[in-house]
Amino acid sequence: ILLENELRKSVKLGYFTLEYQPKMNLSRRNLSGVEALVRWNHPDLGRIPPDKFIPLAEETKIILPLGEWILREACRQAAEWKRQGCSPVRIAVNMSTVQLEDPEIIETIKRILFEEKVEPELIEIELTETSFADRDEMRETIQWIRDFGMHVAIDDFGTGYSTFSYIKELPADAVKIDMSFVKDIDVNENSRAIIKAIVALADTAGLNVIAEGIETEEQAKILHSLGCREGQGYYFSKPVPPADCEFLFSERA
Ligand code: G
Ligand code: G
Ligand code: MN
Ligand code: NA
Repeated sequence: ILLENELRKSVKLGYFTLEYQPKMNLSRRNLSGVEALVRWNHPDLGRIPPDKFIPLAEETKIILPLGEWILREACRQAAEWKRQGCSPVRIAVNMSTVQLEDPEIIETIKRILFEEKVEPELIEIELTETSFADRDEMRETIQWIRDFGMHVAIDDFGTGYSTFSYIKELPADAVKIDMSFVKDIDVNENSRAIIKAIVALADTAGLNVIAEGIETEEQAKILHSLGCREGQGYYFSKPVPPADCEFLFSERA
């Protein structure tokens, strides 16, 4: 109850920031995009990790105003980077199923992108498999997001309920392989086999594949050899404040 009140107050008072984690092209080893991750910096309680407050924000629907702030802030940053002359990279924004179910969501997205003057092509929305599985209305909203011009990625892929035959029908542009499959890729043949299968399927369906949680050069090499074109993880960079990843834009070329 207490934390809920603090959360509500913090959205009003603006005690949140976004950090950005680079996504790298695994063959050229340059920046291919960034993922925005929200941070709660409470003046008294300190920094509270998202695992602690995102579920609470979802239960209480505080994720609706918070999610609006997150998308707006990511768009503001995209515009800012463009103004600075950085070569444009797509910013991925996580969106909860609760947001996707909001009847206002389409109007909200349109309004934010219009007001912040950001082309939809510059934003990728990351959704978990449950968003695709749950209901027809949500699938229609996902389709609208893509028709609008934004990209859609399926986050934490492999941990949900999707059957393999099902992903070819998903209205998405990319799948993000969950880090649990990447963690033991150098010692576990099964993990390698699963990743290989996901890559093959994604290729057939025309989806891009991003591996998450890469922590070593060895993992990056194996993933690349398995056909995975993009990766993200502490090996390249942890999530950092916007100023700390700007140098990567100039290295793009
Ligand atoms: O860095 P990390 O601790 O940022 O994030 C932990 C989890 O919190 C992520 O797996 C993700 O599911 C969730 N998360 C982080 N940032 C956001 C965000 O901006 N929106 C939503 N809906 N979830 C987020
Ligand atoms: O669920 P989602 O994929 O949106 O959130 C990504 C989460 O994974 C964030 O909490 C982020 O900080 C974390 N993360 C990113 N890279 C790594 C990594 O290389 N290793 C580990 N253990 N966590 C990572
Ligand atoms: Mn994500
Ligand atoms: Na993930």
